[in-house]
Amino acid sequence: MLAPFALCGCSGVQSALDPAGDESAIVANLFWVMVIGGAFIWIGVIGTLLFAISRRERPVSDAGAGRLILWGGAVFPSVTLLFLLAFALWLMPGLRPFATPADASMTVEVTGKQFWWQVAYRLPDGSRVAAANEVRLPVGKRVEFALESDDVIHSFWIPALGGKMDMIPGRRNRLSLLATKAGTFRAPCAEYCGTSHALMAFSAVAMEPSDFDAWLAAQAEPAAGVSGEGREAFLRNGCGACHRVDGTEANATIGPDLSHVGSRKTIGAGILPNTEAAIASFIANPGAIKPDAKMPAFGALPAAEIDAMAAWLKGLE
Ligand code: HEC
Ligand SMILES: [Cu+2]
Repeated sequence: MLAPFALCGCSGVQSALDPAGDESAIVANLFWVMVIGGAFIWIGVIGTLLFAISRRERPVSDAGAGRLILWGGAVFPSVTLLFLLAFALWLMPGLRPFATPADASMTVEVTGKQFWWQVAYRLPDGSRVAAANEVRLPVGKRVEFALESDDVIHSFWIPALGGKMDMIPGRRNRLSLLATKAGTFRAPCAEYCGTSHALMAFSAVAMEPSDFDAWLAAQAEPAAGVSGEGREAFLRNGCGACHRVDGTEANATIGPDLSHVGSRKTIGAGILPNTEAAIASFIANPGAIKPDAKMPAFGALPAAEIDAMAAWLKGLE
């Protein structure tokens, strides 16, 4: 009886039951067939139980009981399970399709790290656009993902679009997804990977193809504010030892690419809203926001310097 209330939590940005992709739609259909079918069977079983209780004084004949067991206990479950097996096998070809060469115009490489996501868009001309903590894809086009890990096992999962795929060190797993609706969805890391596992997520943004193309072209260039004020502080304080900002000499890949960090939906891999204040608090003490995060705290710097870097980074769109 509580099921409808429990399910109220299942709409929105991180729900496999609010599908915005072809694979998640199949999974959601199978779920509803099983839930509704299960509810009917439950009603049938409880009905039989009540019937048996009401007939305690006048038991059915041995032959009647035998027929009930044969049909209700053997034939019905066998037929139902056979039907479910056939239904699931019939759905399977639509799950996990590989992108055809024509579809796979773009491969998105995502590498899991404790506790963030390195992202790179590989285009047919061989060029590579680096990003982090956000994955964008065009609606209506099948996108091929190449999934790896640099440290421990993580799992890539955009519930609104499709199923999970593990990210395993030393392996390259493939997954293809087709978004059917534009929107921003939340994607949590789906394999325990350390202290801040629950604080490791990213946003998946499905965009109209023309918007997507314009966005990707902009990402391939340095951000407009790249020569702004906070730049000096950023370079002086050694942030470039771990981060890359396109258009500056910061070119490291130990931490997330910050070339367009200002245009991301969130800061800290899906944890904080992307505001100047949030960026400043992250720089001052990442470990307070994400225990065990692999970035040192810079809280010893003058607040004005942290604020200048935060303002500069927020401006990199
Ligand atoms: C030792 C390497 C290292 C240094 C030095 C470093 N960072 Fe980081 N930084 C990281 C790592 C790793 C993360 C990802 C943390 C996480 O989310 O788990 C990160 C995350 C960030 C983020 C959030 C990015 C996002 O996509 O949400 C910002 C902003 C940032 N760093 C700014 C800075 C600034 C500014 C400095 C210099 C004052 C700096 N970092 C120095 C390693 C470093
Ligand atoms: Cu993880």
